[in-house]
Amino acid sequence: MNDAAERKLALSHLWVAFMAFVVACFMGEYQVVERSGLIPTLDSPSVYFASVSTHGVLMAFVLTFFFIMGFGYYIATTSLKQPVWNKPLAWGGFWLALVGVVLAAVPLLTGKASVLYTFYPPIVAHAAFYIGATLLVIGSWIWCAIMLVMFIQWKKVNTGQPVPLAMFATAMNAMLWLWTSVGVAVEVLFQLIPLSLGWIDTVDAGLARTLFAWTLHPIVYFWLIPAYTAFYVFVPKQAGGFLFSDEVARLAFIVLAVFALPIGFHHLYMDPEQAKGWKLLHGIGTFVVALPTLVTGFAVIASLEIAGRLRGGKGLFGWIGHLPWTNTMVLSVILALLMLIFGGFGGIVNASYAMNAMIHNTAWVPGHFHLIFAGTTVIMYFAIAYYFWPILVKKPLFSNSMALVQLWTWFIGMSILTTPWHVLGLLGQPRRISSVVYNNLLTLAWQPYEFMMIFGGLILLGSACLFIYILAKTQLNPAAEVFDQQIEFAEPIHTVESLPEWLNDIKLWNKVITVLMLISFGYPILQFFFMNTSGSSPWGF
Ligand code: HAS
Ligand code: CU
Repeated sequence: MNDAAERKLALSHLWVAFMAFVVACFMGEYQVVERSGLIPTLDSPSVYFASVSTHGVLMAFVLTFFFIMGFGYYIATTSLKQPVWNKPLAWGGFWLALVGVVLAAVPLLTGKASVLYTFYPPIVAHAAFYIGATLLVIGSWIWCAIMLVMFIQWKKVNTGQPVPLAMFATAMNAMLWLWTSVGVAVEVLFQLIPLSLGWIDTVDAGLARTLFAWTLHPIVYFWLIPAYTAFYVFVPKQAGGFLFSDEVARLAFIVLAVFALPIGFHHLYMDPEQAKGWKLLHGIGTFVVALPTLVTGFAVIASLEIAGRLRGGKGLFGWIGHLPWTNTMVLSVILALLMLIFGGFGGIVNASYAMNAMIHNTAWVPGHFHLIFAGTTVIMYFAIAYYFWPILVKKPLFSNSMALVQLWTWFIGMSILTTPWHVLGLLGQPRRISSVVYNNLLTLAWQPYEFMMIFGGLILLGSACLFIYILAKTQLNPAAEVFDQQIEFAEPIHTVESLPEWLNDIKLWNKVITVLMLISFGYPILQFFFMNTSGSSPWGF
């Protein structure tokens, strides 16, 4: 199949994602330095909050959205073996999203949208920020529509046949994102844009936080699903073995998507606007959504074990040494799983209602999400990039050994950055502060950890630059011979001939989500319309 147009579409998305990523890495390093107080001339809360807001938006919304879209388009075309449906529309979505990013960047960089990456009024940004974010989201909805159309069309033509696992996961993610974005979309359209334009004078912060909680948990699984897709559909083959089970993988994606949604109140445990019964309900759901990750850990390690044994590994752990550690995908998955142990452990602490009081709004929380998102998830984005780039640009990877160095340094840097962050949280350091220099005994204890974080950040910055360098060199290498390989998807040990419809379609799960969302968010949202709340005046720029 001549997929030049699809390759260009995927590459354009991936480049936007990774350029946003590297810019955000520079900001991250500035932030750890500024906060530590090491260079007093850098001390500026207004620059700090403009930077941390831009860093958060670039990482959480630009890197992820563009990566997921580019990845999805190429997964759809290669796994279904058909061109991307309606490419002009796909390009329209790309440009709309990009215009949105540029529009939002103006107030962000000029300090008029220093509201961080979370949408929590009464703190309010310039309207251009919300309008830009809206365009970005509409761009992503176009991607969702294209993924779902391709999924449905393929199923119509191939009646009764199992949808390729990679596409099943991608369609699930598209459905998940459509559901996920409803909360923040309602908040932005009916509360934040009117507020920022001065059409309304006050805002109900409790309702806004509830709507944002609708989005805040599932969005992290929207970011995560491409990483898990690579775990299941690329890793086993790259390691030289087979996927432990195709059906288990589907089940994991289903539970992940369905239970990611009705549980957002674990971000509101310490908030007053919801009663404790609702928080408990969401808390129980949070433990359910950890299960597919445990299942994924098991299935991926089992797949690696199969590969290690096929490569001659013996004994209980001998297979680990026989894995191809110099394969970028295999090394990434090992490092990703190692970071997942501690990142996930932190998540379980957060989710435990009583323990949440100990860490909520402390430095522990950015420690948790940098480890599990910037660590586990983003290292798999790197792995996918290293795998895709030679195929997308038809030139071999510039240097495999440099790529291995880049992956190791990312892992080491992220461990050095996030361990002190967790400790600082336990020492009582709040999150979202621009300075830690208060010169009392409590904050003096924070200082060594701050310096360690600067060091970790530097390693990460070097690693990020190396990553971009390798991708650019691969693409721009004039002397490279033609690289003519295709994407290879892993085979399961037992080939799947047929599947029950609930493992092969998303319709049923859409209905289940509707019911779960009505139960878990229906009354908690409705109650605000029965209450006589005066609302808060905006605080902004
Ligand atoms: Fe989280 C806050 C709970 C996963 C991202 N999380 C956040 C925020 C972000 C985020 C961005 O309940 C901050 C939001 C904000 O700004 O306010 N999180 C969880 C739980 C999980 C979890 C229970 N989070 C994620 C993932 C993210 C992410 C994934 C991004 C991609 N999180 C919370 C809670 C809060 C929170 C509360 C609110 C905190 C507060 O108070 O503000 C779970 O899904 C985690 C499950 C994972 C495990 C780990 C299993 C380990 C495995 C590895 C095995 C490997 C081995 C090694 C044995 C239970 C599978 C093998 C080695 C070889 C060599 C082969
Ligand atoms: Cu969450």
